[in-house]
Amino acid sequence: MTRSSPASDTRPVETQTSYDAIVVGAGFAGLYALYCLRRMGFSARAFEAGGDVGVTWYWNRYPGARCDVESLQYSYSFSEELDQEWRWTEKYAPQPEILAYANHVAERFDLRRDIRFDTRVTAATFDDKEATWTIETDRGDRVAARFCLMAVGCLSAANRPPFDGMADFKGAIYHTGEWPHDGVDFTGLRVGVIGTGSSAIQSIPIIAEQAKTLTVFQRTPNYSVPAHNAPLDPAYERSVKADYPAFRARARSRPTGFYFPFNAEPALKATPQERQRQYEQFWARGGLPFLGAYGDLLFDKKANDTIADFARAKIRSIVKDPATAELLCPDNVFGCKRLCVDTGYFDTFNKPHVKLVDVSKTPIERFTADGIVVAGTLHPLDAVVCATGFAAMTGSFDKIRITGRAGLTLAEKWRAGPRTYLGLASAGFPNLFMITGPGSPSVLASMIQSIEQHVDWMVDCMAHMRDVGARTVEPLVDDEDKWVEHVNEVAQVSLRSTCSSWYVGANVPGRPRVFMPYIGGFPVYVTKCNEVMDAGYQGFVFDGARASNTPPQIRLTQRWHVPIDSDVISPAMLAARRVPVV
Ligand code: N01
Repeated sequence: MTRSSPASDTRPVETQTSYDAIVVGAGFAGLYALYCLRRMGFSARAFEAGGDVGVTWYWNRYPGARCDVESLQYSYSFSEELDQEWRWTEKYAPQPEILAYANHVAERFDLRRDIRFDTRVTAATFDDKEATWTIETDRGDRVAARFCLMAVGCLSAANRPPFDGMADFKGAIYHTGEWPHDGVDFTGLRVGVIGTGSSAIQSIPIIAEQAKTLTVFQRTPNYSVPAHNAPLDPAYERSVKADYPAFRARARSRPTGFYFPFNAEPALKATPQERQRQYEQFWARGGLPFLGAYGDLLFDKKANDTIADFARAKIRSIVKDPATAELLCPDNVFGCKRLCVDTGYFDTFNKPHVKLVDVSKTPIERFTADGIVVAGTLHPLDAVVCATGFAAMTGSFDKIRITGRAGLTLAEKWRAGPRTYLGLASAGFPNLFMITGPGSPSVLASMIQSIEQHVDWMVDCMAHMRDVGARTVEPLVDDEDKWVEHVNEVAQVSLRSTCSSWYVGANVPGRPRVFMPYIGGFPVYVTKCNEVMDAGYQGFVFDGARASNTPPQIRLTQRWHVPIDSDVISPAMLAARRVPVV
């Protein structure tokens, strides 16, 4: 694979160096971590496997890749100047523009000088006696640090199912999450796409425009809502920028950390005619906010049936061939798997050169030199796109040998599912912080907001440790156990826990089935983090701290003290743990 590596690293390996903190990864999480560490006077080095900054947006260059959170919200909020100066061109930003934004941030805040590119961290080992981490890389670096900040991403470890005969295939095989940097020209080719998740649903309409034929191998159909993407409305941009901090604060008070019109009323209270009108209105607005049509859609199966019926009717109205339309209609809970957002996805199946192959009952048998075999039939292909997703949430941790106290590895500790306190840290792994780790809202909230809140919290914690002379911090096992229990309990209340999605690790054979992100609502979670900090880091234990009654200073975290939006999250919802997270 060709990498564009403008920042390619030619420096010699480091073997004798020590830092206050090592940051693993230079995506939005790693960049912001570096910025805050520096701002608070900590020395830091980041290691990044890719050739430049951006991670998700560096690797996922497949045709049609874009973010389905509004560009004015899918961006950092820490700098008013940055907010004002950056201009997004579309309602939903395309991958090249998001990558350009990451590059702009790296340059504007002079972050690159502390990042080593093309360097993968292979091991992180805690030394009990010295209370330091030793970080090793695939280039031979071996550095020490008091803290290790894992900015490894939630959807960064590609899932590549090992189909029989793949090595025999004469054509090229691509993964959407590791797309060639020079792009791919499918003109005149017979192309196969495996998978029908977000990446496939974004790329299929564009690949179909180029390819001679397109064959889509579908294991599970997905619900998808039209994006209605458009150039960014200058009047809307002006209105947001007129008071960006207030707009950000409003977003933070919402269940997903981003703002959109939300109707908290239950679906079943409305008449069928009212519901139809409401769904049509939200469909016309499009995107993930479609799930905001009613407040109980992810808690009440009967309510969910009404939106699922509506979405299936839409598919049947678009796709002309009835058999194909039926195959494309999901029969599971609407929004149980991550909702997809598309531009012309279902309509693509009306094109004569596009074919849908059901692999739900008869899986892909094997690849041959000439294509893919399903149920004894060869589908001749020149190129295959694996849009087969990621080992979500824990996959990137699994790639690094992380060894904590007494030789315990994180992989061993997490064998039956990840265990963290607030998704920030794990007992037995002192001074190791996770940015958007399992057990935090992460993928169920606007990612960049989640990242900023986590980094602000952990860097404040590090500064507090400096204030009181503490050597290490880690969660108490009891508090971690209670948090894990709470994360599971909240998940059980949501219909989201009822299907085989990557949220529960079900997309990769052999992974434990546990609902990994925290689904209790972003502002609910943030309030808990604030309370923990205000109470002197309740649930964490500090080693070596001077006895002190000084309450922790709230520095970076101040901006996260925002009230919960009671119009959307009522006290009754909170008590019943039914916070509507779309
Ligand atoms: O991956 P996925 P993705 N044989 O796991 C199928 C974010 N994202 O890369 O459903 C046949 O959703 C699998 O089938 P099944 C977003 O959070 C965001 O598309 O497991 N098929 C599924 O259809 C998203 O949810 C954006 O039965 C196999 C597909 O491959 C997440 O990333 C854009 C198979 C994988 O779908 C992941 O999305 C893109 C096999 N052996 C992604 N193995 C935006 O913001 C897997 N599949 C717009």
